[in-house]
Amino acid sequence: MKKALIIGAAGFVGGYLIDYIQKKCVWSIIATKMPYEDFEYPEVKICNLDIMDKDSIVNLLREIHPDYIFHLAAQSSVALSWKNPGLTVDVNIKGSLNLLDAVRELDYVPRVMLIGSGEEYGFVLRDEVPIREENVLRPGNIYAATKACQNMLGKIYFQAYGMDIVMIRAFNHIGPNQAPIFVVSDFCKQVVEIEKELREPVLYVGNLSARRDFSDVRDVVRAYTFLMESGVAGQTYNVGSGEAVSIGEILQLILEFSLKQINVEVDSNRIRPVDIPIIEADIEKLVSCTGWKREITLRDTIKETLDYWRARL
Ligand code: A2R
Repeated sequence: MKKALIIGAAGFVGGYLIDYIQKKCVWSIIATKMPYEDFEYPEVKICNLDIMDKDSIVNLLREIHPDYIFHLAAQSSVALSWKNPGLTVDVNIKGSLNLLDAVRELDYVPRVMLIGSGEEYGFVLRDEVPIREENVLRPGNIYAATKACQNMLGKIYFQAYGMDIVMIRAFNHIGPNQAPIFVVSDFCKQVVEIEKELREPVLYVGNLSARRDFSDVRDVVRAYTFLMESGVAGQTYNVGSGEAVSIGEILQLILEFSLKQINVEVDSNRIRPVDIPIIEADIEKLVSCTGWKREITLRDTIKETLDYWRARL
């Protein structure tokens, strides 16, 4: 039986990845969380791990001997990367380097999956959409720059040391349980606060014209497991829906499901210092390698995210 190690499992994606593996893969799972995080999962061994401490990564890998390593641990918010660039660089670059270096010291070759981001492409030209993996990277924010760097390090460790590394560029993923610093979760939470009369009936938004490629997180983790099994070492794969929609269109969908009349106002604090007009994935490489297809519509994800906040607030 293959042994999968999920690093950074206490975040948004980790639980969904565990769920999918438990249902569909015959792999045992060990997951890591930060020492201060509360995270438990039936039939999963959970260990504390801070990727800033390379020795603890080495010790954990020697103890566990995983076949597959999903590297999810990150400072994953673009907004926070503007506010705390140092932390974002430390965790996303130095932390990933610590992991790669720890794996290099092993006496066997596990497969490592580095999760990057569609944000790495940055300032995409009109004729470059949908974006293919070999497109020039022009990161437009600090988070994106750190993920582009992680991808380059992965490629270098593959070439220089023959390590088995598959790299992902994940486009926006959404769903129930996502922190409200991300746009869809933020809008859904605000709508439910208004429904429950916890605030005035005004929904605050940032730039509504930016177009992004949104997928349900459950479709995304399915793609990760497919690529873990059949992705080619040293290669990067886009994971997304292949279809960009504007934040304004997302907002309209959310408002359609709302139970109250809501006014929309632009909040200048929500406008990012640099916002890229369109990011849309070309997913041909993912599809031809794995046969992956989107299964959950944007509508369904939004409905479920609203229901999540209705149950939670
Ligand atoms: O920042 P926290 O306290 O929420 O903890 C996050 C954790 N993390 C770390 N783990 C180990 N060592 C560190 N030094 C460290 N710093 C942060 O990684 C959190 O529990 C987890 C990442 O989860 P999220 O931020 O919720 O990311 P998500 O949405 O699960 O995305 C997974 C991956 C990330 O690499 C994203 O950049 C990419 O997919 O899109």
